[in-house]
Amino acid sequence: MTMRQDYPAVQTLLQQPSLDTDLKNIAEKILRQERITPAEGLTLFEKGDVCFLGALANHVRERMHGDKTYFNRNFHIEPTNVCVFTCHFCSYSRLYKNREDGWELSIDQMLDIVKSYDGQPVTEVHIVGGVHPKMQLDFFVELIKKIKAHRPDLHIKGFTAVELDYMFRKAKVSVEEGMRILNEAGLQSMPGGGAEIFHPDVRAKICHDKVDADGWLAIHRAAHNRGMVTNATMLYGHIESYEHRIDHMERLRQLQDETHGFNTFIPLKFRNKGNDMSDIPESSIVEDLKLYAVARLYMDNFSHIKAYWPMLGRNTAQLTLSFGVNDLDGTIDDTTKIYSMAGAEEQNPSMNTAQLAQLIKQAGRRPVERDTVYNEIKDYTDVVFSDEELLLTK
Ligand code: V47
Ligand code: SF4
Repeated sequence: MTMRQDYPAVQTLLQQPSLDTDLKNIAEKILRQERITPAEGLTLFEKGDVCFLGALANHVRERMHGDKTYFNRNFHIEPTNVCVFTCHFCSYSRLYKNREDGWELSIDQMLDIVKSYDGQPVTEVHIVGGVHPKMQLDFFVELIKKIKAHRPDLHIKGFTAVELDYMFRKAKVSVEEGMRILNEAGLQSMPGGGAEIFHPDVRAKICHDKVDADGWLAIHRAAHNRGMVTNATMLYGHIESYEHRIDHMERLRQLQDETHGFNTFIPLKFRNKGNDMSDIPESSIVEDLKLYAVARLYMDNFSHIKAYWPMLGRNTAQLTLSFGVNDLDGTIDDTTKIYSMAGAEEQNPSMNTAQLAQLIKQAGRRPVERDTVYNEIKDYTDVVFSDEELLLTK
C-alpha cells in the first residue's frame, strides 16, 4: 500500500500572498472549527478552486476521521419501478399505464432475494423504488415483518420520504403514526433519496408533483424523533445554481442542529441518459470534486459524507476520498438499476469486499467495514488480498 504523505497543505495555502482575502478568512474560520455562513458557502463555490477546496475539505475530513474510509456489505431491493410521479431527471420509472414495461415484485419474490443472501455476511438491505399506487403501507409492513422473521440481524434501511409521504397519505395516517407502524414492524433507518433540490423554483421544474421540502424534512424529523437514523441526498449538476445548493444544505444543517438524526450526506450527480433532461450536460469531474469539498466544509454537523460509487463510477469515487469524502456506501452486488438506466459507467454495479477495500487502500486510506449506524466491523488496512479475491482487477 502506498502511504499518503502528511503535508501541511492548508497552512501552505494560507501563506500564499495571492490568496483572495475572503477565501483566506473563510479558511481561517474553518481551521478554528467555526461554522461558515450561507454567504461564505457561496463564496467557496464562486471563488474557491478545486485545489484550495480540496485541501481544506481534506483537512476537515482527516480531523474528523483520520484516514478511515467506511463501506458496508449491502444489497438493494427495488420493489418496483412503476411510479405515480413524473420527475424529469428519472430514467428508471414507468407510469402505471405503461407498467408492462417495468417490474413489480411480489412479497415472495422479494423474500427470495433476501434468502439468496443466506449465509453471506451482508449487514444491510436497502429497499427503495418507484411509488406504485397499489403497493401500500400494509404491503410494506408485511414485507418488513417477513424479512425480519427470516433474518433478524439484517438491518432494514428503506423508503425515501417520497415513498413514505404517498404511503401515509393513502393509508390516511399521520406522518408520526406511519413512522411508528413501520418502525415497529422492523424498519430501522431511512435512505436519503427524494430530496433532489429543496428550493421551490427548481422543484417546480424538475419534480413538481412529489413531496415538497417541508414535507421531506417533516418525515425525516419524525423518524429522528423515534430514534431512527436517516441519510440526506442532494441531486446536483442540472439546472440548480450555487445558491440553490447552499439553500439545500442549509435546510439540512438546520434540521440536523435540531435532531442530530442524520448519519450521512450524499451528493448525487445528475446523470443524463434516458430521461427528459438529457439535453443538460453532466457536470465535469472538477465541479464534482468542488461540490464534495464544499459539502464537507458546509455540513459541519454531519459526521459522514458519502460518495455513492455506482452513480459516480469507481474512479471518481476514489478521487473524492481526497475531497472530504469518508464513506463509499457498499458492495451493492448489482442490485440497483437507478443509475445504470441513467447512463452511469457502472452498468452492473457490484464490488466484492476485497475490491472495495483495495480501491480505498489505493487512495492511501484505511478501509473499515461498518454497519448501517457506523459501528465498526473490521479494519482491512493490513489484510492482503489474493488475485483471485480481487478478480485480477488492479
Ligand atoms: O432521489 C434519480 C436519484 C435517488 C437520477 O441513503 C438520480 O444511503 C442522478 O437516494 N441521475 C434515489 N441521480 C437513490 C438514493 C440513494 C442512493 C444510494 C444511497 C442512499 C442512502 C440513497 O436517486 C433519487 C434521485 O435523487 N436519481 N435519477 C439521475 N438521472
Ligand atoms: Fe418516481 Fe423516484 Fe423516479 Fe421520481 S425519482 S419518478 S419519485 S421513481
